[in-house]
Amino acid sequence: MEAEDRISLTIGRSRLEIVMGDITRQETDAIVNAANSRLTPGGGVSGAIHRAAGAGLREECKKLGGCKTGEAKITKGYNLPARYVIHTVGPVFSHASRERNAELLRKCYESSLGLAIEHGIKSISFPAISTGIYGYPMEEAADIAVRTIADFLRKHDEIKVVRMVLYGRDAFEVHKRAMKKLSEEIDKISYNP
Ligand code: AR6
Repeated sequence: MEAEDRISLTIGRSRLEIVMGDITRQETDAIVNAANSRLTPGGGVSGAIHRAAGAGLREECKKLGGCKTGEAKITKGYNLPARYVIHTVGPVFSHASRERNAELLRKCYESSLGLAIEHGIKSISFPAISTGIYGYPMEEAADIAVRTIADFLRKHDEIKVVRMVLYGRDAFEVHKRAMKKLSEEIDKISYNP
């Protein structure tokens, strides 16, 4: 991957990265799924994760009794390179309840990271939750995502790498801008190959 397609920011003893790519290919301990509340495969990133993981993932998901918006559940990764999948349900965006949406989106990142710590996970990849089928404007979601992850890493150093995996150039550029804004508030930003 070219240097400009990966940016990382050091936060305490951990690293927040943004990369352009496909989350199903990530070799972090866990990947996060932007799921629906029934935890059925669906489309988007969830469909891609279920296809790559195989039928075992769907079977395990059926036994979990669904998941509420903002909460998270964990399964094995089956045929994925990642050992675990953390399923979280993002808010469906609506202009009428902007504050509530933002709060729920923050909760998705926090619940997923909290569950990761409980399971000894040291590295985790996130997609841009809610920014596809659920319609969350990418710029707003990107600011919330990188800030929430950075705030979490300031308080917890158990997780060493949190990677946001952006699907395509446009999503990557939006997150790059969000990272630059964040880095103006935090110590140092580095561009790593
Ligand atoms: N790797 C990384 N990011 C991806 C990938 C991939 N392989 N594929 C898509 N994206 P979405 P949501 C990006 O719609 O908005 C499902 O049907 C995509 O471009 O997957 O939270 C569930 O079952 C977008 O930026 O999730 C739910 O019903 C981001 O991932 C519903 O969609 C999230 O898009 C959840 O909607």
